[in-house]
Amino acid sequence: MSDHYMLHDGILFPKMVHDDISLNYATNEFQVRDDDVFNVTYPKCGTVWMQEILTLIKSNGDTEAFLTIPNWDRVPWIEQMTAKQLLENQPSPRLITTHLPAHLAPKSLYNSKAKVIYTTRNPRDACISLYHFCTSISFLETPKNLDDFVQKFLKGEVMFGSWFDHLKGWLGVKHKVEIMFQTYEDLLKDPRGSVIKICKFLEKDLDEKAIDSVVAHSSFKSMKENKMSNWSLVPPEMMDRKTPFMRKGQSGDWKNHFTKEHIDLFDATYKEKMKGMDVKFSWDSL
Ligand code: PPS
Repeated sequence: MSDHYMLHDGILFPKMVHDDISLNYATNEFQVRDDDVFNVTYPKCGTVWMQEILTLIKSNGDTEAFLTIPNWDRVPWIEQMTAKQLLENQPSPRLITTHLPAHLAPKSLYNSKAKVIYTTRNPRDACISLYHFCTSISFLETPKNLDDFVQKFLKGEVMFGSWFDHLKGWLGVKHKVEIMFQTYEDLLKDPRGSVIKICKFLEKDLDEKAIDSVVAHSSFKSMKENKMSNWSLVPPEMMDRKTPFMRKGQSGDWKNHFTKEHIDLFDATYKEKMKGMDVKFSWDSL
């Protein structure tokens, strides 16, 4: 295992931002409030995008927090070492992010009325996005090459484990929590319709002007220009500026990277891992 990671419950976590104390805190100690809203994702599936959408919905489209507070302080990751300090004294309603699998999510979530939005993405695009991210971030293992990385991704030997297990785990708790499933692709195809659906789920009644503001400010272009969401506040020694966090923001970029062998391996693994799953995605039969 690379020096960059630690194993917790059989899953790889980057050591620089997590330790057993922070992970135990998230699972066992964190007290969920009924009006908390959770932004749950497997990495590179639309996490920061949803952080911005939720921030702007919470403020009825007002951009002050969006333009002045970094995303990781506004909608903190509950599993990171900074979570306790950021979340415990925060007034309600809190917006909380997590990449944790369902079985490591806060136990108190399952006895609460908190709402969960689970955003997922074509795993082929998540894999390519994560590959580029790993080449640019110093606290993640630099991939040897794409061949090696695709295999690791499919085996779940990357941070936060397997995309498949993550999705299955959260689908498996859909009767235990108030959860809405969202895809990155639907957000791209119909941002306004998606924002309206999210508002409905959150029981937030925004007027047309507020919805326009949420949609406009959470666009790829607007987020790429906003230093509170584009990760340009990350020190250059930690993040290589050649691959920006807001990289392409598209669906289907995997087609520009995968060889025939990668496509075949991905398809075979996808079929096997998703066998018997009672869920359909636009990317199932690509
Ligand atoms: S992380 O590191 O897990 O928090 O990353 P995450 O935010 O989940 O995913 C980053 C990818 O999401 C893209 N992104 C967007 N795409 C379209 N529109 C908007 N507004 C948007 N915001 C973020 C970002 O560009 C990364 O995808 P790739 O494919 O690398 O461009």
